[in-house]
Amino acid sequence: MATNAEIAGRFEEFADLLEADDVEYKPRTYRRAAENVRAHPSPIADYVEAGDRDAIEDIDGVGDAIATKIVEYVETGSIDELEELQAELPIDIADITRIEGVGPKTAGKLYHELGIETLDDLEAAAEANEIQEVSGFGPKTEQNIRDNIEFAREVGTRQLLGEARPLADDVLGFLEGIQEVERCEVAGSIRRWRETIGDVDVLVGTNDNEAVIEQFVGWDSVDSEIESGPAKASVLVGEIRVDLRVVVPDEFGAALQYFTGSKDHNVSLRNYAIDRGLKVNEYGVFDVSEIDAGPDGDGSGSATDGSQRIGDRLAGETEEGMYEALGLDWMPPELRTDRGEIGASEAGTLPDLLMREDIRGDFHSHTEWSDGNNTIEEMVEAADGRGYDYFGLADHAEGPGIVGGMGLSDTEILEQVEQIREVDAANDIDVFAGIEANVDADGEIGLSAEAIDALDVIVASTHSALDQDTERATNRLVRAVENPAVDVLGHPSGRLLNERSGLDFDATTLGEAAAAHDTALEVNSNPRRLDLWGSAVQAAINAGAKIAINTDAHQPSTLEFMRWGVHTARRGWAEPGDVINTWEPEAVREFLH
Ligand code: DGT
Ligand code: CA
Ligand code: CA
Ligand code: ZN
Repeated sequence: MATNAEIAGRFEEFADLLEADDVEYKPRTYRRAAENVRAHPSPIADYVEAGDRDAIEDIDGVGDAIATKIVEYVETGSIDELEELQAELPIDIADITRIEGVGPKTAGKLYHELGIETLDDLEAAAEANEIQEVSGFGPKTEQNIRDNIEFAREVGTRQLLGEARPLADDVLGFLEGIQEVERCEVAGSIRRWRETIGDVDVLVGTNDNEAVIEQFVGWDSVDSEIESGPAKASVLVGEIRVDLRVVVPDEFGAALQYFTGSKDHNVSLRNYAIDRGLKVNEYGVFDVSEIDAGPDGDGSGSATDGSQRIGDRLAGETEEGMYEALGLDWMPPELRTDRGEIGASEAGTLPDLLMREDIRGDFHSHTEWSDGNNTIEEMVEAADGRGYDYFGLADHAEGPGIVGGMGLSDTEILEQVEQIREVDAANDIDVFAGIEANVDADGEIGLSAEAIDALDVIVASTHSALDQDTERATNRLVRAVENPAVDVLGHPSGRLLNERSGLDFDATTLGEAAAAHDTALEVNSNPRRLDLWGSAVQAAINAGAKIAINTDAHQPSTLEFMRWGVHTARRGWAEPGDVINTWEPEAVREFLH
């Protein structure tokens, strides 16, 4: 069944192709629909199945015509009008527009002028210097295309965590219901909460492989089977590949450890074991100290199976046991990236990671005052309903990178602050009056002294000039962080996963400046951003910086994004004290002051 993300993807493609075809107005309608479909909290395909047309049209931005296309897509797997457009403009538009600076209009032009349909075509044309010959293009654009083609290729095949994880949860729910399944867990990058996912790995412990695999490939949600064998099967659910591996319960912990990875973590762990006369693999931890070199050596009374199960087996049933047999504390999967976790485990200095329950508020959300979908009251009530102690509204201020008329002027900011104070007084939850200011190319934010004075929270974000080199970008962000008015640096890199790489900066330098000036660095929880990310969070925290995990919600349902932000911060070794939105309201007020 088509997921919301898939439906949204079709409308984005629609919008891109229409734009490539120089159609006006309609692309915007389709993009808005795509955005709301993507963010919709329940599966829209269910409405189609139930014949609930009203529920479909109730989605913001979805009118009669778009609702009809949604129904057509869910029921038939395609949209006629889109197919016609694709036949007319046979461009791999999603791939090509992933290159920074190449939008749909450019893609359309390159198709008409040079017949470019694919990334390969585009690369060949760039290598042959054909692009700079097209009017409106130059050597600089052509070089930019050359530089970005690899990035565009690489990201094209990975899914967002926010799309893959809900599916993984469904898979687990389904497997748990199978009688023959004794244990099951996700593994791979999804268990490590990596921000993008190649495929979803799941692991089952059972004594009846056949029964489990048969039921798995027969699951309702499976769109097609890729392969299946005695101990594994791979299927497609929508556009996401799910790999199931089946092992005996006695080896479940070893397999879980192995298939969780990362590969780098596993390589370091294996070397750590070898240094201690131990062998670690997907079947267990084995004591091989008594065994001479050679793959057929056999410890007496031990398991043997080719060269893999060799020596005395010390562990394998549980993952905790695996690490324990190596003299190590168990490590949360988010830490398994080979950035010092094995050493910290050995030394007993693993971080006491932040938990979802530690979060007491959010500092960055939007209302209909700028580009959000809801009123101040609705957003505040939703935050209150989650049990938060405090909640910050931070609508867009006008400025570079913000569509004209969408951001608030200084006068409007003062008006909004007044309204926020009223909503604050009417609700138990502490409501912070904030703004999302725009960091210009030099690191300045353009707010009046009066607005700065009236506001509780200033989130400063970059929305333009995202192609600066590392030095300029670092200086710019440091400048913003040093500004005494700025409380939080929003989505520091400005990256959009699978779409644009954003600013490259030195996270340690930025972290030092943030620490010195009491400015928090944001982990933006939107699954398309996850900005900062694990390694940058770790560097910033090591430099003494505080982190704010914000949802950047544009409607109540996306306050749920906090889940992605928390796990991303955990990938950066964040403890509760490092994250200002775990703090008591008084401590937060003091930090913001
Ligand atoms: P992905 O799917 O690209 O997002 O990343 P992973 O980490 O899920 O990678 P995947 O699906 O290829 O394999 C799942 C896990 O299996 C991986 O994290 C570690 C383990 N693994 C796979 N191949 C190897 C290998 O050649 N050596 C080692 N040590 N581990 C491996
Ligand atoms: Ca995987
Ligand atoms: Ca896999
Ligand atoms: Zn925002």
